[in-house]
Amino acid sequence: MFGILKKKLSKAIKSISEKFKEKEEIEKEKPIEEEPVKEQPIVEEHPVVEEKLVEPLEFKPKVAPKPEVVKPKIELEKIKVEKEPEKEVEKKVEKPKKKFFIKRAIERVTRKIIAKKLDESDLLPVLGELEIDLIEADVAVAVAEKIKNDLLKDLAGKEIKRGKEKEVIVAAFKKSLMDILSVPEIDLKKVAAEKKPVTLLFLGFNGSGKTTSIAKLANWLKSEGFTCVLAAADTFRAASLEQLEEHANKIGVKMIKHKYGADPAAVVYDAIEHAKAKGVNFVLADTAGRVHTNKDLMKEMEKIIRVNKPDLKILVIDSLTGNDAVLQAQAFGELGVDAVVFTKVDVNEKGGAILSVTHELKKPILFLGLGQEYKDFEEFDAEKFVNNVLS
Ligand SMILES: Nc1nc2c(ncn2[C@@H]2O[C@H](COP(=O)(O)OP(=O)(O)OP(=O)(O)O)[C@@H](O)[C@H]2O)c(=O)[nH]1
Ligand SMILES: [Mg+2]
Repeated sequence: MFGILKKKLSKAIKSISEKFKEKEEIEKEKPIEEEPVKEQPIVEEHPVVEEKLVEPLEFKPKVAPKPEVVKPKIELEKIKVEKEPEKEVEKKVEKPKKKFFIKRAIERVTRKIIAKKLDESDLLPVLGELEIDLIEADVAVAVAEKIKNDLLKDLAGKEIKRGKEKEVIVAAFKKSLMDILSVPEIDLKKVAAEKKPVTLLFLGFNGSGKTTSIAKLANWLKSEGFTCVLAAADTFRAASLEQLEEHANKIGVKMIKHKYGADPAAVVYDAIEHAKAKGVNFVLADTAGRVHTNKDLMKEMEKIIRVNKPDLKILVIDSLTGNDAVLQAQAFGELGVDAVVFTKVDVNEKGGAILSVTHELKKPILFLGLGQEYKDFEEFDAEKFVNNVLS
């Protein structure tokens, strides 16, 4: 699942790790003795000063050739005067020597634990490539750019302990992806605890998987102990009523239908009335697939919404539509989408549309469709998704 997105992310993680290593190699080749210019003269002068200035200070009293001269006072003063400036010089020289030694020691230890920082110019080529790779994996341009900028902000200039490069890079990716997927969650079980019935209206492009997803959800809700009724509000497409009815019979749930060509808003209304009368937890309303450019069908959807005020409008998106998914999200988003079901994830290796659609709508993905069987339906878990694509 999501093999292509996974591969692209893994490639970027590897490239950035390698950049760190390259930087580290360059650093290793640099001798530690290379000191800032202002400190160098002190180091070079040090041995000369030691020989010339310290030595005379020790030998002077011994070699002094005037023991008989009766002017001890003056002599002492002379020695004192001569000593003082020499001591000063000695101090000046010794201090930097120690400082430099400590500095070198610290640098040696630091080099062991800190990998070289990467700056923007190191990261930009790798991140530029990542951006293109993400777009190839169905990540919308705006989202790919956001990921690139997040990583740049997070990693440029960051000091990383040696051996921890990959961990830190993966964490930066995770932070960025989780930020995109961090939208208010919807827990259907909690919603059902507060309201009865809960009306879920399914909408989406032709063939995106609305009817199949409704059947899968009815099956899931039943297994979770909830009751539901299906509303056959696709009165438009040939064989749509029979298709939903077959599912209803297989799963063992009631379906409310009118004739073909009937007003879909009325079908949903009747299903809600039935649910109210029977104390059913959920009404799952199927609708005809539509293109946003078809004004009549979009108006019809507006009427279904106006009349029935569904609790959640769920957009079903076929993940195979790739970057078109964002266009669909924008078009249907105008109707006030509350959540998304992503279908055909089993046959789509790209996965980037999950990020793009969430970023566009700022609404949660509730389920992933993973096949044609009822059981091929999984609650979407953002963290699980991110861990998967970064593993
Ligand atoms: N592999 C796979 N196929 C799916 C999935 N969901 C739906 N399908 C298939 O996609 C096709 C269309 O599914 P439908 O549920 O009829 O789609 P729809 O949105 O109701 O279509 P219209 O009502 O015509 O707009 C069917 O062949 C389904 O079996 C899925 O998660 N994985
Ligand atoms: Mg359908």
